[in-house]
Amino acid sequence: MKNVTLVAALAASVAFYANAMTTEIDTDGDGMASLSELLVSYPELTEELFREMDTDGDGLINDEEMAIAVDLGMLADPDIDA
Ligand SMILES: [Ca+2]
Ligand SMILES: [Ca+2]
Repeated sequence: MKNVTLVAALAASVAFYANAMTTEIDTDGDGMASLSELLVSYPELTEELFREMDTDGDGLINDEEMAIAVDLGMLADPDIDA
């Protein structure tokens, strides 16, 4: 059943993205991390780095942008206490 495998893989990647955006960061619960929300968890984050993370340039970090930033080491993994 190839379809079952594909669905499972998609579900796994969605879960991965969902994990990158924690409720700890997204304090207003809109599913996006603003610069001010990120600064609470990442006080050393610069506006420049934020703009690099915001690859679609909408001024907010979505799950995918967050996951990529964590993957590239731009942000610490939110699941790991520094
Ligand atoms: Ca938010
Ligand atoms: Ca964005």
